Amino acid sequence: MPSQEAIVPAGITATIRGGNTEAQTRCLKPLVNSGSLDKFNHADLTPVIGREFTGVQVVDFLGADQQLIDDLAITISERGVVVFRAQDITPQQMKELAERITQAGGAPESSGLHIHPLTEAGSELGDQISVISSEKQKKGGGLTHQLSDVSRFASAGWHSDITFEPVSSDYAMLKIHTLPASGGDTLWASGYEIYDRLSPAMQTFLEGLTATHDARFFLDEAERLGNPLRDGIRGSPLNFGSKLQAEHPVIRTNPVTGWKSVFVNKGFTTRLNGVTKDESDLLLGYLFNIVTQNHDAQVRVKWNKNDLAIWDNRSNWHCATYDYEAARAGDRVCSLGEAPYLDLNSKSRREALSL
Ligand SMILES: O=C(O)CCC(=O)C(=O)O
Ligand SMILES: [Fe+2]
Repeated sequence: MPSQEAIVPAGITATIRGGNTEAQTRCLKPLVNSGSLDKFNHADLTPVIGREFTGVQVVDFLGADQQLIDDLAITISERGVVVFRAQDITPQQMKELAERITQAGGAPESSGLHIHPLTEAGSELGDQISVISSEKQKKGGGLTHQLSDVSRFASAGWHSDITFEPVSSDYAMLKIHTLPASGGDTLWASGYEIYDRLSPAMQTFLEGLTATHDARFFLDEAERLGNPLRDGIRGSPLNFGSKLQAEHPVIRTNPVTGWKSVFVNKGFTTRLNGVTKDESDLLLGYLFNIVTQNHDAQVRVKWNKNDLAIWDNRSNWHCATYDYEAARAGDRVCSLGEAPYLDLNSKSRREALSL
């Protein structure tokens, strides 16, 4: 079984499960939102997930008060996904913004921007930008972690990014610059809300488990594309090689909010550990269904040209929609956070917000 070391790391409290000591959060308690973004025009997209901002250029935050970046990181972690409409930000500036957000969120120093194992060496925008392109996908290139082509369920593509890495993603951002007249929406779902919908008995049971996340299908993909797999260091010294498997706690604490979330996903999670294969299949099936079949734990974002979405991969899932023919393309940056851990003393979102 692939395994990450240190289920109870030395030196930190025994209420912590998981979390490799070499990649711990610098966030020792949840961060407090000062409200500095409230002056910008914004609206919540649903009660549980999503906020959108209009009439503000997020690139301007780079040269402004650090408080804006801090509150941006907190807002993304609280709301799951934040959409900024009609943005001027360039791919290089997206990298800078991603670095500032991940630092504000307390990522360990060893974590940087991720290099996807399928990114071609010498790709036009650099290793840390993934070009999302429907045209490229049609030709068999680009990111292929969406599985819709092998399923009749549009919901087959629900995932959170790169959870096969021992040090997985905290935040990711996507700017869509080319889009069809309609279609190509992206959906996000809240892992905080899904945790809150489990019974206390099921919550406690799952808190004792880890799961295996596996992306060995990328090995076949790399071979098919004729691109060598990126098996060097992929944004953290703990993410390297061609194993493409990791073990993570099934319930995870988001250090920025301090809230618990379900952390298994249809895209990469293959096995709950410590139970039989039958039990694992049954429980994973239930957990995937409770995400995909609760549209009141989801938000569906309709893109306009140059919109930028930034989300927290620790506590949310997302799913693309392949319902269009015309070209759709954008740029994506994905940062790495801490090695996932569960703090048994952390709270659920509803508990913390007294909902
Ligand atoms: O194309 C999309 O809507 C989402 C793609 C995706 O999964 C990602 O950018 O991580
Ligand atoms: Fe993704």
